[in-house]
Amino acid sequence: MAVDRLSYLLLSVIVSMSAVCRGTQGKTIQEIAVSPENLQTGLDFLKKYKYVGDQMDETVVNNLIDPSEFEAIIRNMQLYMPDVDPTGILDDKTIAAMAMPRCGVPDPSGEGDETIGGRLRRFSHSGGRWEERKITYRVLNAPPELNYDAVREAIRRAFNVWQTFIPRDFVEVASGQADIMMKFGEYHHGDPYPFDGPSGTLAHAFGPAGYGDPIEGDVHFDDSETFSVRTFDDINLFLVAAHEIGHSLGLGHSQDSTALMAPFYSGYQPNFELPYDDILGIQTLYGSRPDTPREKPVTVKPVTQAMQTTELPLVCQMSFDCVAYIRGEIFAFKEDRFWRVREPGKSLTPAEGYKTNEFFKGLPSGIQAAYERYYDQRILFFKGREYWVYDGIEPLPGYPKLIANLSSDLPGNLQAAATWGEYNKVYFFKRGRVYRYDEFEKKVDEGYPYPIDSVFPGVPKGLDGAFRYNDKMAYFVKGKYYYRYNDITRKVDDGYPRPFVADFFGCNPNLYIFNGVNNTDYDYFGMG
Ligand SMILES: [Ca+2]
Ligand SMILES: [Ca+2]
Ligand SMILES: [Zn+2]
Ligand SMILES: [Zn+2]
Repeated sequence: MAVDRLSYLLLSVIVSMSAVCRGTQGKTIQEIAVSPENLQTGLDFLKKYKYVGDQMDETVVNNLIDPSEFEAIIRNMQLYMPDVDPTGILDDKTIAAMAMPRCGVPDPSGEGDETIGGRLRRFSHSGGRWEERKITYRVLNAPPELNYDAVREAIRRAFNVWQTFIPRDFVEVASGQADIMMKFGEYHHGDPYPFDGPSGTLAHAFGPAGYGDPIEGDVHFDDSETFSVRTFDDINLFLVAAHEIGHSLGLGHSQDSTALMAPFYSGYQPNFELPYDDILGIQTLYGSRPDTPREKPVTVKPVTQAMQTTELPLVCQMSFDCVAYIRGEIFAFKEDRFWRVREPGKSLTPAEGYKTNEFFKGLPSGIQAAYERYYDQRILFFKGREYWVYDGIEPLPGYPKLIANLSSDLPGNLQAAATWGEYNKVYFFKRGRVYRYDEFEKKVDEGYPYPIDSVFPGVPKGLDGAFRYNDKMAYFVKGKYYYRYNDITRKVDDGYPRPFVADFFGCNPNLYIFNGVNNTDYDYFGMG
């Protein structure tokens, strides 16, 4: 159902976009398709893996008003293919890649243009996750080429790949209904997605969509394939199972061709280790497993000596260098790391954070301010006298530039930046002052800087972060606290400031206050 809706949406986008893009210069369908044979093969593949709806045939394609939309779909598909450049052309190399054995789950995740356009990340989520700590699985049968216990052993190892990194325990059951039912079948095998015979699709799986359908989580292997264990021959069952279990847990396909969740089969690896992209993907969904070391152990300096002995997650004790609202998530930066929160109280970032420059290549430590520019969704980062611009995680060339290039009236060492989203003004904060910058005029507005309190009554000086959230309220972060400011009443709401990490990262506020905050801190913020 969801997949059909996705296909429909994709087709609608093609049709409606083409109407407004009339007359743009670009390649013709003939140039994109290279040959009628390539177009036929390409369309079959695009339909099979749900890049386009089933209605999309040669006639529809040949009548597209703007062929560049078709080109964009091909380019997106090529991003999932190993060693294929995203040319947007159905060249022979792309056609050859389509014949590689792969997973049957469609590639576009439906997560929105966050993954399809300016890729913020390469892993993706299909929606939903398992809430219970214990997740059961059952292996219903074995293919003729392997004995049942060899299959069970390979599948156990495949579950362990994920169990190492997340706070979930996978338990095999021998009878009855399990959360994850696993079976081998060929062609029509009891669901609406028949397998395709030898080669092509190797397996598929159903994500934890949360509708209570028993098929959720289930894994099916194409019995037309020849599976193997611990050998380079045939199709390695362990690797295919580990990939499919990723889907069972809620991961979609990754555009990182080295990831386990890349859609194409990559061959037997004797000493398999879960790649970093997959670790990020699964821990974003489930958090990390506290009792097991991570593959890449990381250490963060404690914020103060006094807090070193507490047992609170480090993130619960932190203040940040910069807090910003980017692509629908709150990003909090501290030294060389950052944490993400999509929904207050539900941080999906591991306690130790992500390394900033592993996501945003080339970005230095100690970012002081950041915001998402409303008209092109580019992300601007500020530090010292310089700023950097990113399209998703991709740095734009030519940066850093001097902040003075934006306007000679803007100072360096900015403390916070925020944009009010619907129009072209950015507020920059430094100590007791606020500068309002006009993105179109490229200058600081007349009369600015003003004292913060005259523009945002009740908001303190010396901010660390500022952002406008999706509730249309402005949030100002200072040290361990934040202030919620109401644009309409023009005042800080009653009950603020509140502890930022406790509210946004879901740490227990009682523990937090007991361990981290004393009356002196409150005095400092004027709370008496
Ligand atoms: Ca097959
Ligand atoms: Ca199930
Ligand atoms: Zn897959
Ligand atoms: Zn199936």
